[in-house]
Amino acid sequence: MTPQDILSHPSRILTTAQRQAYFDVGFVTMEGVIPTEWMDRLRQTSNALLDASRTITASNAAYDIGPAHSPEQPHVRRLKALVDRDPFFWEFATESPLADVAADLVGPDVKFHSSKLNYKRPGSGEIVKWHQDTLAWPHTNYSPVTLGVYLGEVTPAHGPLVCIPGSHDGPLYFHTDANGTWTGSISDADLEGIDLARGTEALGNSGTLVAINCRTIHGSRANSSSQVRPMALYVYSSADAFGWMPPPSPTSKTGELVRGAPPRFAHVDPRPCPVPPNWDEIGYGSIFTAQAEKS
Ligand SMILES: O=C(O)CCC(=O)C(=O)O
Repeated sequence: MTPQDILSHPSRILTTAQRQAYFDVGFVTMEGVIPTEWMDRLRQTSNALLDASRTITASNAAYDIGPAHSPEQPHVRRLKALVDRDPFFWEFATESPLADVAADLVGPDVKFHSSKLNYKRPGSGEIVKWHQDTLAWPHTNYSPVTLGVYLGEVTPAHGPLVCIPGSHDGPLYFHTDANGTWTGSISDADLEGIDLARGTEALGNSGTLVAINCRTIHGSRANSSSQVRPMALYVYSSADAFGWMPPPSPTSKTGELVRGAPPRFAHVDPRPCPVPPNWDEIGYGSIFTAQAEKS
């Protein structure tokens, strides 16, 4: 569907200006979309899982842990495949306003793709280098949208998401080194040609929602505040978008229709996309392990 087709469907949650901003610049930041009760449950469930991480000593299917992780000081970088960690996370994906926000941005027929929760501890130096999500999990079209929900206040010091306006309409860049090995990020040489100074920080209170198109260049710097910066990330697409390589972090719900009707046609966007590694063959840790290994 074109933005015009999508906008011809009545809005469920977002204002026309918010939907239009997403199509114009490739992302939009919104406050007040997720009711407090949902946010309270999201934080409680996240905290319970952080607590449960105290007994683990190595990253596994659920947790990507940092080098300083200990029972006393859990250092979880990412909770993986969120919807398989606790039934609440799937309820949040389907029953909260999130899937309706997705419908406002991809059209009425919506499919769930994946979910995770990045923590970004202060003092950990964790950065997320500049990247475009579609490079890791390409689809037949570019409808996939990542909806990030901040679980606490995010100021410039917390290492907010930063998005490059208009980059969703620009080129896709290889996320590999000179040998063709996956790095999970845009090369320094390519970054020289991108006006990173135009990056827009997604800031806001707990519950702030940021929608990022899968082509949009984004990243985040280290957290220099004194608080953890937890952010849940849920990916949805139009139902007529199909992943053409194995997903890096599949969940038991990947591919489930969450709004509307199943597609009768696949929609194929002719703009080419670099081919990612076959994650089924080489495995995928997280963006942190991929980007760290190759820096
Ligand atoms: O956690 C962040 O700041 C960025 C998250 C992100 O872009 C990703 O995990 O792909």
